[in-house]
Amino acid sequence: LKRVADDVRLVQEEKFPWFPKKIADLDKCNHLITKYDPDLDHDHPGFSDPEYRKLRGLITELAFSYKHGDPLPIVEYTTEEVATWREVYRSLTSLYPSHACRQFLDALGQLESECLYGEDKIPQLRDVSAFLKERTGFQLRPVAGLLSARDFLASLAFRVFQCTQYIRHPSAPMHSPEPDCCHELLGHIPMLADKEFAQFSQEIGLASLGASDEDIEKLSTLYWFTVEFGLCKQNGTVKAYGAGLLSSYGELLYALSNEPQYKPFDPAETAIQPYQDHSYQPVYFVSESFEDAKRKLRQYSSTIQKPFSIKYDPYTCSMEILDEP
Ligand code: NLE
Ligand code: FE2
Repeated sequence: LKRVADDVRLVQEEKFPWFPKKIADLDKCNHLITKYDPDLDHDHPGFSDPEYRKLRGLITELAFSYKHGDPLPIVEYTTEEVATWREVYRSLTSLYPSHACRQFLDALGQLESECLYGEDKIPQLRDVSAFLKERTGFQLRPVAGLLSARDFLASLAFRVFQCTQYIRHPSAPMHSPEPDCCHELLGHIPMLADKEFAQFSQEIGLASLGASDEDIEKLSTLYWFTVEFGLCKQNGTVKAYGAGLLSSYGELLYALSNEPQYKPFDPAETAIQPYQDHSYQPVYFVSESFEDAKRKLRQYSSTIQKPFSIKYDPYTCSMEILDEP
């Protein structure tokens, strides 16, 4: 028989799930999801390519041993890897002027003029992280693969973006179901250089801290249909701002064709839209503007029940917990 006192303590201890309070706590947010792993998944294009798996394994090791504060690892990519990057870079940059949103094009222009981006070399996370830090305070940390939604979202609250460093298999350059450096560098980085978007991303992260599993599921769905697959209106036309679109030639074309269904971005509805991640999305959500998306997200976040509120202190890179029970 359990004693009443124990039960009371248990309830208090489990009022909300653990979350990182300071930026170095992100070292504990490393729960990977083993999905699309070339060592385990027979359908992965790299499964029967031992050379690919070997190179990728080395990069995975770098991420596993990384601790907050370490310099970001430098990867020496092979000629074949650079050739994959070149192919992805060339095909996507031909679509961006007509398909990508203004904020993305501005940042990509800056990255190119600072010689951080170009088709001949795969940018290093270390240089790109410094670029972002100057613009929006976002910084990168290497990750070995897909993280749990809770861990991934938590890092956004600290303006830390978890980046894979390996590259997709050369046999499938136009779409990858899993993140890789093409996805991070071409999809996410330019958007994270935009102030408004950076704030939007951080706010999803803040909303996730200490949230229930059910709310994490909703927030990661929101993240999916905005940060990964979002569309927005600009000068009367629809443009892409989602990273999963901006890093996939195939899906970027598809998303802005007249095939998929569009719905207006409405957090309460978007958060419960079922989705899959192995192929193109059947439905995309269109925001009026980032300003509008942020306002709606804030309104939605305020409906998430939590026994405390939280404020990020950028001077100490830590969370201030207010009205804890
Ligand atoms: N489908 C994207 C691409 O091909 O780059 C990656 C999406 C990762 C969530
Ligand atoms: Fe992503």
